[in-house]
Amino acid sequence: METRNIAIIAHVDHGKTTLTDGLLKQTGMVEEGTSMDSNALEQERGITIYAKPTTLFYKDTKINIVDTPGHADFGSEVERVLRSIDSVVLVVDAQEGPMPQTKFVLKKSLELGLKPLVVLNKIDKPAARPEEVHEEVLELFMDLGATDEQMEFPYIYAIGKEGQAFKSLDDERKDLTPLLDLIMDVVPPAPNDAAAPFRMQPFNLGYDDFVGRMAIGRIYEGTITSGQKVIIKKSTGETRPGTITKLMQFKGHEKVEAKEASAGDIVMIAGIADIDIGETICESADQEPLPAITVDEPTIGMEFLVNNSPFAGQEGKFVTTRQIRERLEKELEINVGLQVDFADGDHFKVYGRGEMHIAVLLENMRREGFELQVSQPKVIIREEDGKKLEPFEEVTVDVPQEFSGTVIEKLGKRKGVMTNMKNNDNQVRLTIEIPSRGLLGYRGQFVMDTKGEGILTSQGIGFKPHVGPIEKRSVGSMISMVKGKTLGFSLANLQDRGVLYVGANVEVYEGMVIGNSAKGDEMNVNPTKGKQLTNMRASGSDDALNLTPPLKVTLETGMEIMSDDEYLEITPENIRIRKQVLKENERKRK
Ligand SMILES: Nc1nc2c(ncn2[C@@H]2O[C@H](COP(=O)(O)OP(=O)(O)OP(=O)(O)O)[C@@H](O)[C@H]2O)c(=O)[nH]1
Ligand SMILES: [Mg+2]
Repeated sequence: METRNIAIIAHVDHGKTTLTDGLLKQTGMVEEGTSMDSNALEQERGITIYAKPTTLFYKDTKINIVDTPGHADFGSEVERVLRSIDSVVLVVDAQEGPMPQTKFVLKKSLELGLKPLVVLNKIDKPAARPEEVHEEVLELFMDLGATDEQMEFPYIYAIGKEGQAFKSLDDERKDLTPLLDLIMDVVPPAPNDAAAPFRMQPFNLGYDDFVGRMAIGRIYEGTITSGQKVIIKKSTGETRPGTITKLMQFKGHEKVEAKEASAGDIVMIAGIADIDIGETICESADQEPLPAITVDEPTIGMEFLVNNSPFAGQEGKFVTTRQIRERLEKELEINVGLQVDFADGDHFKVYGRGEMHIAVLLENMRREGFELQVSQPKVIIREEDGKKLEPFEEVTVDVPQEFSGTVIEKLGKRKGVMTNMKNNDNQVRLTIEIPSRGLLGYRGQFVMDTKGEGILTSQGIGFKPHVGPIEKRSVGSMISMVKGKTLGFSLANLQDRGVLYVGANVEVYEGMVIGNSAKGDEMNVNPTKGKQLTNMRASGSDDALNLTPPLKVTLETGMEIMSDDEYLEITPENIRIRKQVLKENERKRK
């Protein structure tokens, strides 16, 4: 049977997973209502976090598809996947047009010599502009230096949500057959020399409590059987022996155990406990290793430590330094872009590809029952040839005209440089290059400045020379000076002086940050103070008070609004911000 290997790539939310699910459903691989976004966190957030391979069968051909994540923090994962497939389906939202991640993944694909197939998706959106967006995609190909052959990309329109694709806007809109046929037409069959000596290369890792670390990768040549002895070769030529103890293939949303697999296939294998991304698994030591796959360096870092707040241990099952350490060690088995420095005893320095990358780890940990604290995320500063370098991002902002001035001004103050500006009716699209340091903590401000009508996305563009100090107007913290339960009466007064992070009837402790202070200074307050009770009024009759709903502290908002001398306290039930030093007089002494 012939095999075709493709990856679906796009900017976040442009419809990759919906389209993959549609293809699986149409070819009878899965039940209605199931999704490739199978992880609990993925379902809750509605985004793909992990790249996942799947397989479908169409016209006697096996089509392996890797659904990739669109969020910028997971970009390096996409890059690795691209090394293992033969063609990409580039999905573009026919209203939004090409966005930063579209550019990033397309650039990587073109550099690898892949010939993309373009899907202009979501053309059911009332503001969709498929023809214009097609032009924009063409321009993007050109800007990115596509070859003549790549420029002639085939394209198709789609409404992924309805499971429809059609070659021309007037065609009948029935199902995804036109897309499947296009894939058959333009994606070259995978080389399938099953008799050659075996060679495979992992682009991703998995973990299973029973069999340990697993490698997901493509078989380039030959055949592999469960139980087979192999050689693992680094790109440097270094070798070591290993045995495949388990072999799995993908099918719909399932993984199925297999006895044998051969060239062209994407498989998951167990048995090599120390297998790493980009190594070559082969039959004999004299085979050539496949070209190395590099893993992008982390851009931000923060400390993880035990929860030592006054409320520590009330909600979590795993609370000790040793348990946190073991959990991080386990994470390192599979989380390819993550790095941890355990040198400092009980403050572990965790480095990742962005706030979202680390937030996903923290969210998984609290769901498993962990309690811990983390410090404010800091971008990583590198030194090369005596020069200081820092990570930069390209930011794309879509805002109504009236807000563009404010956005340009605010990002300018944070050392952003505008590289492009495009008007479209009353909407403006700005492209701005800015140090990641300048962008940290800006998103909340952006939502306020654009009254929730702006969209801001960013994409890491590597390290560039350090731009020196960046001044940010910071708001101060409003801190509880007592332990107790918040009362609506005092909150009603406090909400005039800043944004509150807690509502009424919430347990707080001394040193806990309960809001910000608009004035900018640290403010110590008592949020538990009630009104003087009289015989006539019982306590708790706060109902009539007009309380603004508090700003909910989540992992991401928390990391963004916390300051340098604070910790984010994370438990299975709560996320709180607190001062590192809880007592006011001790803070002052510092
Ligand atoms: N209007 C419209 N919405 C769609 C269509 N296809 C998908 N969507 C919606 O777009 C949103 C994102 O879809 P996904 O398939 O999760 O997008 P994705 O590209 O996989 O997103 P990430 O994996 O997070 O990058 C969902 O709310 C879908 O229901 C479409 O054809 N038309
Ligand atoms: Mg997705």
